[in-house]
Amino acid sequence: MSSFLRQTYGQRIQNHTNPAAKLLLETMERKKTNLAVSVDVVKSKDFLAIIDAVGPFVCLVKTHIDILEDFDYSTIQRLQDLSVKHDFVIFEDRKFADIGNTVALQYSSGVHKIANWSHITNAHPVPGPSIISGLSSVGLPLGRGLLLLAEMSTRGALATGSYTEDAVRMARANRDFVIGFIAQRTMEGVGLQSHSVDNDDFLTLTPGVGLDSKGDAMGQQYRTPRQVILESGCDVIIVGRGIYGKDPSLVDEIKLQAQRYREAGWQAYQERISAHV
Ligand code: 5IU
Repeated sequence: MSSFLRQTYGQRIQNHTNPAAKLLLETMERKKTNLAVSVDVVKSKDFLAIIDAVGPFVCLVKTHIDILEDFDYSTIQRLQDLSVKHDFVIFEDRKFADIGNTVALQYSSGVHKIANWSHITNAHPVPGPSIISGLSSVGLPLGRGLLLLAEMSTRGALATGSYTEDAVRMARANRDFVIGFIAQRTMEGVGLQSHSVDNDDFLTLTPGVGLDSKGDAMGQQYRTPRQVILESGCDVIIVGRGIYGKDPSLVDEIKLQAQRYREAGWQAYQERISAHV
């Protein structure tokens, strides 16, 4: 197994210059968790209650702010208060995909003003490198970080092969702002000659994680934290319905599930860093 994957999250802080990447690794090391919770609910009350319940167990909360039916900017203030209270990073899963000028406006403006509050966001590499320059013109001065979507968890996803390799090359050329990938496996060494050493330590955040289910009726596919962290070399497990799915109002059950996923993710990580080659 390669060098970065054998390092602890704490040791990897020094491999990064971007403040959002450092913050995420520091938070993971401090709280001993590689669990991120994805909160895909449509009522602000449920959204905030779930985040308050899982807060102690997560390094990061992933949002889709545009699905809130009753959105008002005060929800953002509450989200930020919870981020301070529980010490987690915020990741708006916006999946930008337009030309540089448009994504810069979508990132900075509109109703949601994502760059104002989200430490990390993500983008599809499909428009080419200009999407990174557009977003970094807004995000870099604010100390934000970007993840590129190199792969997806859904059945039949088109982000494979040379598309994925090109995404990694785009990231390597923009290391100040691109901190890693949404992918199903580590991108370490991808697109490089087999004997060359990869000097770029990117973070891999991975959705499509579930302990009790293999998928849903809409193409989602789940793997376990062990498969994701230990076998595939990813760094953060992103779990949504596996944690709040039964009933978003059952706070005790949500806490229990968050603890369960946190333990599974951390155990797989500890096995990884102590594994013999
Ligand atoms: N998500 C995926 N797969 C992907 C990408 C994003 O599931 O490849 I890129 C998002 C969608 C949802 C969350 O917000 O991650 C997963 O939620 P569930 O754990 O409830 O399936």
